[in-house]
Amino acid sequence: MSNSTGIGQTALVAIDVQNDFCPGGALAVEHGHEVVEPINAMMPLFDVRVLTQDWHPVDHSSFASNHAGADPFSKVEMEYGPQVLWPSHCVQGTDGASFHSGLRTDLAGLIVRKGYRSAIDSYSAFMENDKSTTTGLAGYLRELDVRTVYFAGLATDFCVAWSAMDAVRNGFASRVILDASRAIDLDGSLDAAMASMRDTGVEFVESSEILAGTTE
Ligand code: VGL
Ligand code: ZN
Repeated sequence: MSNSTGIGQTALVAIDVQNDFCPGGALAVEHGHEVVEPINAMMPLFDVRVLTQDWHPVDHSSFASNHAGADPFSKVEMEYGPQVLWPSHCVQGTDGASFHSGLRTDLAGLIVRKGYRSAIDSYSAFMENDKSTTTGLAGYLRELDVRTVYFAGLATDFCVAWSAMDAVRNGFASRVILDASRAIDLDGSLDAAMASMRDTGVEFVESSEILAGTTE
């Protein structure tokens, strides 16, 4: 797929399509597994395909279990700012951290692992939550002359949103494929994330537009 100028390449970044974010998983997103089919269908249409994988050590600081007395989904102040404490999820090497078995991982040129430093969470595929540790993804996309980056996956209001906004900050045109993403929606987090994305300049599309070739 080329972009509207015919210049440069277009990438699909499928965010965290992992067992722990699907029904039955440790941090299950409602209907999370439904993103697999549209992502598989769209992947061949993109020049560049990237998967991300949330990949936490068992002592990760985003886990409520690593904060005495803290409940999952409560908030704490980290050195780098506010952080939601999650149920333990996507622990390195576990089945929960594996990609959904239906996902076409064979089509991906790059898998970006994130959140593997105990002290820092990483929602974004580009930048960890301390806002200074990068993952290298921007450099990879730039070197392949990518100008437009599409995002889909889990979860719309956390890792998809933070990734899409960081794409804008890195100078890419950034689009979220809404029907190929599902949200956690914690205390209004989906509405908040949609507003932040819109304010940042992220565009919203549907997979049908991509499959029909009506988005460029
Ligand atoms: C995610 C919470 C914690 C996500 C990852 O993929 O959206 N959310 N870790
Ligand atoms: Zn995580």
